[in-house]
Amino acid sequence: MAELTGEHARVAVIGSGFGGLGAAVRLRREGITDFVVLERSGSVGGTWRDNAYPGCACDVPSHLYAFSFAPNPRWPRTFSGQRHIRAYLEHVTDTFGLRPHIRFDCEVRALRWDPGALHWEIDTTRGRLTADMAVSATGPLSAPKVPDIPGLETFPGKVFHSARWDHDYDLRGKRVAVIGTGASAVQIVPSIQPQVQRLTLFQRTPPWVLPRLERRIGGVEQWLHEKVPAAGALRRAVLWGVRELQVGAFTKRPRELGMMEKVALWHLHRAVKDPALRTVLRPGYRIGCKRVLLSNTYYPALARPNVDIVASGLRAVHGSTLTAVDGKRAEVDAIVFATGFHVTDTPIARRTTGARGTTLAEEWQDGMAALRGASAAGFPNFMTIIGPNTNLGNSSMILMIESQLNYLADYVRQLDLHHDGPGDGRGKAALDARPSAVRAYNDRLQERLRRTVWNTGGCDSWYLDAAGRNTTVWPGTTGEFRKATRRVNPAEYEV
Ligand code: N01
Repeated sequence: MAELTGEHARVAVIGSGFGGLGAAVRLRREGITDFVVLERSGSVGGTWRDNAYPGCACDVPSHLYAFSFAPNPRWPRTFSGQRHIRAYLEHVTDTFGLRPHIRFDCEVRALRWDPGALHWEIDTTRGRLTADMAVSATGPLSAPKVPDIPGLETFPGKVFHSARWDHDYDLRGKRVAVIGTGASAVQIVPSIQPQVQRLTLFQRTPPWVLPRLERRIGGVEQWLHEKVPAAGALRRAVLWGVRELQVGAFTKRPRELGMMEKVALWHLHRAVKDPALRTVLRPGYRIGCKRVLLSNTYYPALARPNVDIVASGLRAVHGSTLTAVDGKRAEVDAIVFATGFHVTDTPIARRTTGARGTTLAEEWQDGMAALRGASAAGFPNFMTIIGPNTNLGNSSMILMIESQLNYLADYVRQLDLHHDGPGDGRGKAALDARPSAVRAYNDRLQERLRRTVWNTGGCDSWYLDAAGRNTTVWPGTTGEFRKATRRVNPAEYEV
């Protein structure tokens, strides 16, 4: 594989998941052809490439979980499995001719703004390059988080994280511990329960689980989607509208949350007949505070005789014995950590050094903050896709990504990157978010978040950082975000 030897690109995009591929397509549409996509792995797909655990699927409807500019009329089910979403992203890569731009097996080790040259110096595992603009599209769910459990190094069996599933390891007949009960665990547990000899689930906090209204899309419906593009667009619009309405429940309508809780408890009662087990599985916080999970198979799997639930976190490991916080013990052959990701402490933030000589991680010591989810002050010509406060509790992240692509398009127009580049007299050489604009934007968001279920629902979640600040969730509708990111407002930037 050829090394990068000081080449210069107009734009360097980091990552080739939904965000990075979307950015690449958008740059091309803006007339920029001189861009590279730096991908740490050997294939595209981001989190949908890495998360290949048994049962991995999306809980956002298929037709809403695709780019509006690349609809897929052939989704086989109302909710798509990981394999189909990954194949879709491969298809997007080829359809839009992105492959020649992608540098595979090229992990970014450091990214530094050169204030003299007005460009980014990028050090990768395949060599160095420079770029007028850098777009960080590494995503919030890309660095697996494994808790620091005392004695884990003494465990003689197999250990892996849900996002690094070892498909060569045969779980059949094994005693397996699953740590965590988030969206990943809820899909893993019912998928492996029939194979394993014994499954011990370490549940620190029970999740709220709603029925998953999933079915195959076939027959006339499939035909209609293939032959009448408007049918797909209509379905998308309806799905989007329903989700926009749901935002009200999470942000200000406790009555609707109460109704959702009733449905979830009915779902639990229907599947679990043992009252003691039901008590263990009943959440003690408001629905929506953590991500609401959709599953018809999770509760039935937990009611099976080969499953034990330990109702507390994993505290220590000693050889093959796992000890929970409440003192319960389990002997196991394998441990699956379904313990989530480094969301508010991403590796790329530690590797990115801005105009002041400090890293993004240092600047974000008091909490992540970026103008319109994209621009941090002191990091010129730099944009994060799915940056601070752009995550959703209930809808499709692709809608948010596409809004950020509009913002990116206007950003590169302002820089005039498709012409001879910064300094040619027409575009701006560098755009840096004004600290006052970032502060004002963030203060408004935090004020809105104060009253939402994510902040007041009585739970701890990955939406909150270590200090309890909500620096991940967007508190409005996706339509509102679309409006907020339509244009780069020059008054919010220093040139
Ligand atoms: O991770 P999580 P995830 N002992 O951070 C527990 C997306 N996603 O990979 O709740 C015991 O949600 C922790 O416990 P607690 C989606 O956005 C989507 O499951 O902190 N447990 C929690 O239960 C999702 O939100 C889909 O008390 C320990 C779990 O680990 C995001 O990815 C599918 C522990 C971590 O849950 C992340 O989901 C999958 C310990 N010592 C993922 N330490 C779909 O679309 C941590 N935990 C369906």
